Amino acid sequence: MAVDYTIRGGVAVITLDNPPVNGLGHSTRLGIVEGIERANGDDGVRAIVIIGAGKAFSGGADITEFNTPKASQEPTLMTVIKALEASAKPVVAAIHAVAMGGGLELALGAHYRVAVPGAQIALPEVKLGLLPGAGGTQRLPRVVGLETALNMIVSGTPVLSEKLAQTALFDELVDGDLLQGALSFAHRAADRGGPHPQVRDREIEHPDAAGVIERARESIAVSARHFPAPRKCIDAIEKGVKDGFERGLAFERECFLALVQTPESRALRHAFFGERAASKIADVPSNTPVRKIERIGVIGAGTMGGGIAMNFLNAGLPVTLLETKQDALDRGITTIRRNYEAQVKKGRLTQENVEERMARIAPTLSYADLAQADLVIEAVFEELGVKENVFRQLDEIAKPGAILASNTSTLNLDTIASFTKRPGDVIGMHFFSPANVMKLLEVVRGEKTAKDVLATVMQLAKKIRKTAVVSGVCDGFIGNRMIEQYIRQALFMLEEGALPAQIDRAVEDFGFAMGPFRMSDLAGNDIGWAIRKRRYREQPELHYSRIADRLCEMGRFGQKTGAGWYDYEPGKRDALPSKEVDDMIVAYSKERGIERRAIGDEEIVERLVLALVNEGAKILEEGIAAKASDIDMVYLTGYSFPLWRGGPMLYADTIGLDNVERAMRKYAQQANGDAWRPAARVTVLAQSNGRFND
Ligand code: T1G
Repeated sequence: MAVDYTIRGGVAVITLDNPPVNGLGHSTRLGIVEGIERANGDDGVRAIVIIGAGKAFSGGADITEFNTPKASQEPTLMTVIKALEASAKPVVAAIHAVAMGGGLELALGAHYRVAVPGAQIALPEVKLGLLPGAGGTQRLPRVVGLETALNMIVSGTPVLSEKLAQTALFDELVDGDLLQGALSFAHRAADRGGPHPQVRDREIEHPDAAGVIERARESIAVSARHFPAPRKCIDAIEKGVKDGFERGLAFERECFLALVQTPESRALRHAFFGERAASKIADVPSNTPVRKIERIGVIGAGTMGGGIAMNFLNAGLPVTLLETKQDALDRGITTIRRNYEAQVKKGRLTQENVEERMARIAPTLSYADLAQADLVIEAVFEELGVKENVFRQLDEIAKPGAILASNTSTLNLDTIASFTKRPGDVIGMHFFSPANVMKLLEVVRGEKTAKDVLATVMQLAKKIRKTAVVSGVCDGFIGNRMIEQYIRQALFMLEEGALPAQIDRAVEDFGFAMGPFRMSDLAGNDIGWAIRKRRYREQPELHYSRIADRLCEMGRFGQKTGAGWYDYEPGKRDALPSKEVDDMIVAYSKERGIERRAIGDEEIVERLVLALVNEGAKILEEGIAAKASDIDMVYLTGYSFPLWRGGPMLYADTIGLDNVERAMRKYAQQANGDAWRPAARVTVLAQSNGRFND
């Protein structure tokens, strides 16, 4: 049973013991109800304390049960909470560390609540595309007040227990041992005698409830555009204010049952578990010993090197930053400082934070200064010869056991590892620009990368607050390999009849932050040009539209040259459709004898997204990515795929693999159809009604 029952001096102690976070799964719910019944039937018991074992009071309902029969199997959380309220003996919830979601709702069903400082108090259901489904929208406003409750429920952001100590949420903040404090409080409550207070009997008082609620609605109008849950949170709170507790509770339940079926909630829950699953590697046990990482070396102080260094400075680690020339080193340091100063202006950092972080940098022009680093990451020019030179020098000076990482985004990591006598210590850490901002880190596992090196880097990624996804070695790893097919389709559609602005707008309406042409103008069209030139040499059988090369031959590299797929006014970043480019595109189609046709937004989105899906399926088949959710995490955290759709592979699951394959076969019959051979896995899943994310 996930609940322990003991009696301490006439007080029944019900301990939630369902690691890792005392999720309120069915067995836990049953254990609580049985404990309450047992205590009320025992004359030797005068009060009840509910407390959590381990690292949480409770992290809420067991999300893994959702959309399964267990979620609604009696006793439901609503039933458990009713049992607490109905107990003749006083029930005291003793909170530490975490009381979230259903965990907080459980505590709100108790007659009294005590807590130690530092506990995270939250109703974060909205982050899972839900709303509190066990009375939270009705009880929380009754103890912390309408405005605080609205903020907590609509944002899902935790508040520390001491910040709520003056509200009716807590009857006492315990100084010292929580259980002792709770037992003492329980006795005092029993001495006072019943009836014991119930949150449901309190009133929600506010002089302008309608105004506060209206302002809450206005505040989420834009951010909640694609997410139904925030609006439902407000609706449920409003219902309780207007029509009272019972009607509010019933309406909350209706909203919960509706939201838990939405694709948006499934996507958000998928992302929640996908983020955590990404750090689990099938053949690397979670207890694999990790190497001590206290000193970092970064080679290259350019845009990437500087951004990479900042991640470690932010995490409190000293960084030796190496460049080949003093002026480049100085420029790199200046850029890091400028980035930090910008955050001071936004109020995100204090000047003191900046000085602390800058003081952790040890600039140098000498490899010898990297000799004591535990991890060295190179972010030098993306050319194999340059990487070879770096790794041969690193092999000479780095101490035994140092991890040698490459930030390469296109080169073969196994080749790089072969430049050293310690390929087991070599790994890829592919950051995304700007490296100090983008959450995604592709961790590239070489053929010889040692398991403890992999485990060490995955743990370090958490410390620098990155979402690390393991990729095998292939051209472009996971993200860039897929985006190349996405761009290939975009270029085909230009020559077939679409224009850049239409394609960008269509896929931005789908939810991408930036369409392929605005993205390319930002990154630099010459980068894609270099990759295509290499591709033409290496894979001449792969046919590409040459339209982007035509653009580059015009010198239109994007924002950095003031013109790319779009025109840009000096000093501005607004992408202005370019008649010169549109004319070039039309002329190109004519030159190639292509009769341009109108291409609808639906086809644009389908071809771009399914190009990602098809390549993702091949990446899974080849074992480059271990699971579909890893691919989804890459696209959610590195390529601005819309969060409410859960990533390209979950999106394919949502529309159905049979529909995916049917669409691919349709495009295979059209111009440029050779790109549309469905991956074997797509066909297998389509035929077996399967899903990528099972
Ligand atoms: N259900 C199931 N598993 C959970 C879980 C949950 N609620 N919360 C965490 N886990 C797993 C997680 O997947 C991971 O598993 C392990 O616990 C450690 O998590 C009716 C309907 C509590 C702050 O949204 O925010 O209640 O990878 O790595 O950093 O109204 O987990 O080890 O196998 O995150 O110490 C509402 C979600 C649910 C809280 C701890 N509750 N959890 O953070 O550990 S809906 C939430 C968190 C609900 C009611 C509604 C965090 C944490 P594994 P972790 P952590």
